Amino acid sequence: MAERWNTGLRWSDVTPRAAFLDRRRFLATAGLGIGTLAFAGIAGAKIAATPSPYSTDEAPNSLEDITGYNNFYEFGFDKSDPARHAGAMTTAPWSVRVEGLVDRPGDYAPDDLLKGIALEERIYRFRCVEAWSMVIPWIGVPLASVLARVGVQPGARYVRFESLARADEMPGVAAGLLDFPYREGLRIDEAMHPLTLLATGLYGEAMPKQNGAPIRLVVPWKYGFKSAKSLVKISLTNEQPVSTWQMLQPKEYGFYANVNPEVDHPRWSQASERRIGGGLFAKRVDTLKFNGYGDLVAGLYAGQDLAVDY
Ligand SMILES: Nc1nc2c(c(=O)[nH]1)N[C@H]1C(S)=C(S)[C@@H](COP(=O)(O)O)O[C@H]1N2
Ligand SMILES: [Mo]
Repeated sequence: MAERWNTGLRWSDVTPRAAFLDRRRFLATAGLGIGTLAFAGIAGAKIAATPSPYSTDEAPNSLEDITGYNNFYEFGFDKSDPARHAGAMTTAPWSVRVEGLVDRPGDYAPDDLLKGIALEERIYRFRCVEAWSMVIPWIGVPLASVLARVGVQPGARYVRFESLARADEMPGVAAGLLDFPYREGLRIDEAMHPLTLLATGLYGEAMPKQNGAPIRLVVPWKYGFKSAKSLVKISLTNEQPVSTWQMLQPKEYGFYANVNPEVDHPRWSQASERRIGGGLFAKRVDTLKFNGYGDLVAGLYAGQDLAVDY
């Protein structure tokens, strides 16, 4: 399965090979069971996660790239703003309100939301609408497992997500850079798809704040902006939610936002992408429809014109 997602980039095309191998060696010497990855987390906590068959075999980006080049407008517009400012965000205690068309609504701590669901490591390609990409080793659980836990009612057709907006900890919120809280949405079949993750970590560690601690969405076949960070609300609705970018610029950002090299952004081409990490000689690679996950997700859009439903 991994082969057909391969864009031809090799380990040596990005920087972290030695670092990643060092980690694997550390694991081996730490005497951990085969089939389980576990690292010492930033706060000393260990996260064990099962490798997933949905992982690509492409080389993950370095931790430095993944945590140093971010979009998280609550902390500013600059790619370096989240790393600089996200440390001020309080992530414990944390509570996610689950509401709407569910059997068990309520305020859940992330641990309670995920309790008993096996954590997986999912190495996914991640394609930003701005035509750059990374490969990120997420840790998380299928959103479908969490939705099953809270009990989705038959009338629920969409899921709406909302991120934290706390002006005193988030300079971008204080400055009103966007109409916060950041909001996103998925159709229920997209939300239930096995590729859709609620991620709580990456590279074997608890989620760095700039990447959306303590819990965020990851939808690998859609442009990065669909993957809302630092979630505080998950609502099951019967009406299609309006996402933040769609509200701001509906001609540029649609509800679906599936990665699609055939449908350009009004202001730039989506046919290729720059893989972060290659420095000055970064390779441009062709963008794949559905970010290369088409075999698994194209069926969700049978009969839809994706130039209309962009
Ligand atoms: N709350 C929130 N979530 C967000 C964003 C944001 O500004 N605020 N930016 C999105 C965009 S445009 C991208 S590309 C990804 C970036 O995720 P990363 O920084 O972990 O790579 O987060 C998405 N989720
Ligand atoms: Mo993005």
